[in-house]
Amino acid sequence: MFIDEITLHFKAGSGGDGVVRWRQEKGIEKGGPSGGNGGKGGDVYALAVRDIGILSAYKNEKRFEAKDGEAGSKATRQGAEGTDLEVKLPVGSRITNLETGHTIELLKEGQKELLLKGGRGGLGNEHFKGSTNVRPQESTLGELGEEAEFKVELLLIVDLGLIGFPNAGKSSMLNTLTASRSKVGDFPFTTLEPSLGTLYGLILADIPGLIEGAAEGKGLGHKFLRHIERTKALIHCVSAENEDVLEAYRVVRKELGLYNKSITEKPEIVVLTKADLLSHGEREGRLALLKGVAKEVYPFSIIDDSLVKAFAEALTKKFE
Ligand SMILES: Nc1nc2c(ncn2[C@@H]2O[C@H](COP(=O)(O)OP(=O)(O)OP(=O)(O)O)[C@@H](O)[C@H]2O)c(=O)[nH]1
Ligand SMILES: [Mg+2]
Repeated sequence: MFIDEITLHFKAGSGGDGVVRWRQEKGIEKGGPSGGNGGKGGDVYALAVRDIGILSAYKNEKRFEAKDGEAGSKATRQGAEGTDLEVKLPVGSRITNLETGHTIELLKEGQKELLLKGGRGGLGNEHFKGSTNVRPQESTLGELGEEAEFKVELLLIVDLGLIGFPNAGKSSMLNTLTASRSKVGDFPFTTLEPSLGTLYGLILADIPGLIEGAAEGKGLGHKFLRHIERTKALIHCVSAENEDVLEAYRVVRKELGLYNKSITEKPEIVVLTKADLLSHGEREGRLALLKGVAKEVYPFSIIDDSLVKAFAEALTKKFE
């Protein structure tokens, strides 16, 4: 199953304790103080990897800890530092520390971000040595490592997002334009999770269909729209089967706006899909209506090679 949202628990390593030790010198039972400091605990980092499926690896194991620092030892030896923990998360992750509300975004492969700090090591008795305190008995404990729950949301990095009613032909378009094999069906809500395809380096995403009331959870709701929050533009598919193409167009625009107004400000290309189902006259009539509300309107049909070619060319020219 594709997972695009998960809550994980991380803990940084605690610092090792400082210790009380004495130098061993010939003839003297207890030499001077020689207890070492504890080592620092390991930090927790997020590391961005190019693998959109990696969150599913954390489905069963949700707690991760960096290593604790080691205690100091005799002869003023500092304890070893705890090893850091690097949690691999997909490029496109939005990571929220649920204790502090602080959010970090992973936008580039290899990006590494500190999430939690390891505790400092405690101090050994050697540290407390002074002219008035030649035999210090004190040492301090290592600090606890930071610990928190994190929400990780994956926002796919997509150039063009396909939106529209269920059954509008979005997946068919993705499959026709790219080598993707998104599931196609003659019923609504065939697509349950986003699929991606590439067209000459442009990443296209097919997402589930939207219906009136999606903002209130109707159909599959509208949470998956997060995947098109960062797209350059939208491809809005309006099926030729709609008697009233303007109404179909407006309902989807309204649901987009209810999700996030900034999405509705993205450039939009409107496509009259399944154009093969219409006579020439009907097609021109519906295209003209759509041109009244959108700047760019194209007819499309998966069985009409010239329309497929013209549309693919228009996209690559516009966004390359
Ligand atoms: N005649 C014709 N049928 C098409 C065309 N494109 C898609 N279809 C059919 O329309 C139906 C729906 O296609 P999908 O690609 O699954 O539609 P979708 O928008 O992805 O649907 P959801 O995933 O359910 O939102 C399928 O039966 C397709 O075969 C087209 O250009 N012409
Ligand atoms: Mg689909």
